[in-house]
Formats: sequence, C-alpha cells, structure tokens
Amino acid sequence: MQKKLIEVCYTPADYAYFKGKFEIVVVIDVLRATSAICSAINNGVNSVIPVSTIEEAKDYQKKGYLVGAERQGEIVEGFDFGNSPYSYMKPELKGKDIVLSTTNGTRAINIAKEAETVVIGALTNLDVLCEWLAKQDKNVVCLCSGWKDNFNLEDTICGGAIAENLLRTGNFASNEDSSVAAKYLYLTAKDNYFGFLKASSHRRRLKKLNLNEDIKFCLTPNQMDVIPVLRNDRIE
Ligand code: 3SL
Repeated sequence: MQKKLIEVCYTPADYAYFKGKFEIVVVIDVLRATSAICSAINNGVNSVIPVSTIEEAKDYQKKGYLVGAERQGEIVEGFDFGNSPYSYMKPELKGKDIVLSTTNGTRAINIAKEAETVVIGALTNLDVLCEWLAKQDKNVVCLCSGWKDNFNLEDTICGGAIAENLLRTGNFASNEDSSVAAKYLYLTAKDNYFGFLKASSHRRRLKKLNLNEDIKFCLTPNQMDVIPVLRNDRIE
C-alpha cells in the first residue's frame, strides 16, 4: 500500500504551497478558536458558522443569529460572546446555530474551505481525531492558524502531535522539514504543554487579559470525542 502524506503548514500565508495537494485539511488554532469550536460541538451546538470578517458577523447578527466575535483576544463590542471555550459550554446553546469570527482561526478555516474535507483540530480532541484520520486513507495537511500569518508554537505542536501519531501507524510519510520540525517540537513539549508554552507569544497575550483558565483548558489534551467537520460553510 502506498503511504499517504501527513504535513504541517505553519501559517495561512504558507498554505498556497500545500493547497490542492491534500484531501483533508485539519485547521488548528489551539489558543483558542478550534478549542472553542470543539467545546461548542461537544456541548450539542447544532453548528458553528465560521466567518472571517466582523462585517459578515454583523450581517448574521441582524438576521437573529447568536454571534461570537474576538479580535486581539478580546470580545468585540456588541457581540454575544468572544472566543472562550467556556462560553460555548452553556446548556442554552444546545441545538443552536452559532456564528463565530476570530482573528486567525476562522480566517484559516475559510482559507481551507475548497479542500475535499476540512476538519477542526485541537489538543482537546487530539486522540480521537488522530484515530479518525488514520482510518480515512487520505493525504492530510495540518493548517496552523498562527498569529496574523506568523508562526506560533501551540498550533505547530498540535500539528506535530498529529503528524507523530499518523507516522507511527506506518501508513503515512512526511516529506517537508516543517512537519519534521513540528514533530520534534511536539516530542519536546508533550509532557508539559503548559510549562513549554510559558514563553509563547499568544500565551503571554492571553495571560495579560486574565485568560489563564482558558489557556489551561485549551492545553489539556483529550477532553472530548468530537470530530467537527465543515459542511457547506457550517461546522457540525
Ligand atoms: O486568533 C484567533 O482566532 C483566536 O483564537 C485568538 S484568541 O485566543 O481568541 O485571542
């Protein structure tokens, strides 16, 4: 059997190099968009509609949707909530369709949307996602959301974790050094994500906003068995 590819793309700016070569794109924004989306789906939210701009978010709001919007880590004024995974765990959200716009995560999801399958990855759903990916027999690229088209540690480590898991099955190969480096970062960080990421730029940014509980939650792996998939512009 020919091996499938598993690669890690560090930023949306680098995605042009990978685009069109992989059937499955795993979009990762550990702090915090994809962790929040996993929490929403785990809580029984019907769908999350990811939009890139505040204008699109406002249009949905006018139509009566519940809308979350975050920029620079903070809730955008006038919206129902921001990007905290805890906001999406409320029982009253079960069965609802929610719109979400974030600085990097929802933008990355929309950049990937022409792929055959777009799936949402985080540390919180790591193992179940890797098991699912291993069964698909498809080429996989992890698209890290990064920060404004810059590399970030937490998304790269999560991409490296997915790469390491799939490579271990013996059915996948990585050709790119970005994937090899992501794997090594994961192997270095895996026993203490919280400590390893102390120096990361976004962890420092969120800490300044008193979002330490969110950080701890997002860096705690395997809390839920969900595989959120983008279908017709909605994540279900
Ligand atoms: O960049 C994003 O999409 C967000 O996840 C950033 S934050 O964690 O909400 O600040």
